[in-house]
Amino acid sequence: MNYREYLDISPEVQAALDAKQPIVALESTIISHGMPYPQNLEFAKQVEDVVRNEGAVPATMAIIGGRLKVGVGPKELEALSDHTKVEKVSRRDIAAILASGKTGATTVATTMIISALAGIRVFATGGIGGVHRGAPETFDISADLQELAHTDVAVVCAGAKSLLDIGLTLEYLETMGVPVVGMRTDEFPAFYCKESGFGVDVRYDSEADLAKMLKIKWDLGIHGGAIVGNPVPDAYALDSGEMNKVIDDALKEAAEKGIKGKETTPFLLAKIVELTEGVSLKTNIQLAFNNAKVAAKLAVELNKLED
Ligand code: PSU
Ligand code: MN
Repeated sequence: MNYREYLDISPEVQAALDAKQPIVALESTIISHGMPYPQNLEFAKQVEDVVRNEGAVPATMAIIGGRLKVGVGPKELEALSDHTKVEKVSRRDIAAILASGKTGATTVATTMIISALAGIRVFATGGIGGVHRGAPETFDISADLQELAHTDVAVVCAGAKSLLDIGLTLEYLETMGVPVVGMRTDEFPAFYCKESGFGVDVRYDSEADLAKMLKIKWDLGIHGGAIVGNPVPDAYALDSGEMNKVIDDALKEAAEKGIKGKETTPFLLAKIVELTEGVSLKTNIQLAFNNAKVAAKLAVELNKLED
């Protein structure tokens, strides 16, 4: 059986593919397990409009009833917004979820895989998974990083949260040959905060220049993705001293409760929302909109180069 037999492409996305229009992939774990209801549902709808307003077509990826969905409708978004009914699906889980006919939200890794199957090269999210603090003991390294090493999709994100070990995450990406780009910044952003204390490999001040680099990489058959670190807009950036305190408290509670494996990231995100009384959620939503905007511009520029 051909892999296409497992894919359901929405009419909007199929029309865009046929007309060779720019498309931006969006993930669903950020909806199901990254934000609370009902803000997650509102976000999921609005982020698609951000992409459309920049002249690209959004393709929210998910697994519904054992089918890979490239682009989902309002009813499916509604289903994805209830985390109790939705599995978190990373690379290792995909085949089992399809075989069982279940519904799942796609992580960065899984969204990249589906994007590549559908021929989509640009993807916007909030933050990526990475090397967790304490990874030298726990071995907790997100499958997102391996995926970036192999799958040809550029991931526009606001960097990595400092609940991860940002330094080790960047070392891992270097080992795996993944370019780390700064979008209008020399510093790799730290999700809620603009500064991480770590630099990027290369800075671009326009999406057109970034598109040129990506085209060369992929033309040469240098497989794998790229991280595009796009800092949170000033108006929503949080203070890194304060956020680090919050994150330390969240990490302590996770350790006390024995939270492990795939539960770790959702637990920490929810805890941070609670500890900041929702301020972190507002920032999370706005930085993700900002990433969708840059991703759409990048998709438009890449599209021009392919003509
Ligand atoms: N970071 C966020 N929000 C998210 C995630 C990361 O700010 O929702 C999700 C993404 O889907 C990412 C996943 O791929 O968490 C990483 O999970 P893990 O650390 O278990 O690999
Ligand atoms: Mn993990």
